Amino acid sequence: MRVALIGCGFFATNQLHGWKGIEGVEVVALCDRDADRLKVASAMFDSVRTYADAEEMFADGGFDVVDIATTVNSHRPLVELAAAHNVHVICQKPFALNIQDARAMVDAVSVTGKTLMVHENFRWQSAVRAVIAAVRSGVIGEPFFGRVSFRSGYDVFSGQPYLAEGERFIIEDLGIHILDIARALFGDASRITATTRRINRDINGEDVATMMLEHDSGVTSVVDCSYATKRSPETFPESLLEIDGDKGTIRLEAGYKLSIQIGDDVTYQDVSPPVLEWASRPWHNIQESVQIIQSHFVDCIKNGVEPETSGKDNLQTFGLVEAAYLSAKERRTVELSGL
Ligand code: NAD
Ligand code: 89V
Repeated sequence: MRVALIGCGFFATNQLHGWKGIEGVEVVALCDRDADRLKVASAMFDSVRTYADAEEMFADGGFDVVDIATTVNSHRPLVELAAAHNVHVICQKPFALNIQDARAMVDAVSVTGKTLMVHENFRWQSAVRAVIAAVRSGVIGEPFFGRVSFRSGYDVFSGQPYLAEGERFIIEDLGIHILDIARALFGDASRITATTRRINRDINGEDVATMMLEHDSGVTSVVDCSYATKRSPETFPESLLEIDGDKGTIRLEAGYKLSIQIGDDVTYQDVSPPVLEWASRPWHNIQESVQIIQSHFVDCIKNGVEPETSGKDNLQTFGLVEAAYLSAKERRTVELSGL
């Protein structure tokens, strides 16, 4: 499978390492408008074609998959360009600027019959995956409550300065992952109520969001995110989970400690992710999930099945993001069907 990647920035290095680690995959082309970034990325490969312009790269062709690793503004035009050239697409989150664009992007690839997946990797973190597997095994019976929590004081702005600039911040950038974990655990949600705050005055968007979701499965979940929270030790970038079922409770606590309590019996498991040879703490759980999600994408294409976080699936997660902003703005519960 020949891969071309567009956007050789902060996060793409992880994606390129991920592709290098998957058997049968070869990165054949790289594109970035920024010559320095393109040079650094191309140094990871013995031989790779490089482009400053995505249209030129598509015109030359010679690849089966395009990995869109640019920031959100360019996602729609690049996905549509990919559709016009009939290749499989993996696109970074946030998928689109708004739900109308997201739907148009899904439609554009769907007519080609190619696969479109959103790089929604948090549900693929191995610790999160261990909890998803435990919930799906039925060990705690029927879940009725969940909390999916990400609270940190980590400086994300030094690596990703654009995060300080947008009118939207934590729900669009980070909450999107945390909402997606809630969906992976409890299924789709049709109603959401949210509040937001901006604590850090040096940024433009909200850095705290508290959301309550009513899932179609009957579960109520609380999804809370903050980049204004002092913690010691700092838990970035861990998602902490708590799920109550009618037979017991599962918790994923700080330090990747998984506990399952049934009656008075509690079992503990260390679900710490490995630090891959190209990875570094504290990003290692995210980096491992990049390798896992990209392997999932390759397997889905090979086997002709829809990826778990396909473009179509991601319309639900993206819908929750849009609905959360609307709820916080209008101070009311929002039905997703009304978007
Ligand atoms: P970045 O700004 O560091 O890198 C983006 C790169 O894309 C830049 O080098 C820029 O020059 C290039 N670019 C933009 N538009 C282009 C175009 N039309 N043609 C060619 N090159 C173009 O951004 P980043 O921090 O690497 O983030 C990229 C995406 O990854 C964002 O959508 C972000 O939300 C996402 N991200 C995801 C995770 C995750 O865990 N899934 C983590 C961090 C970032
Ligand atoms: O995962 C992400 O999308 C990153 C970060 C963890 C910093 O929010 O932008």
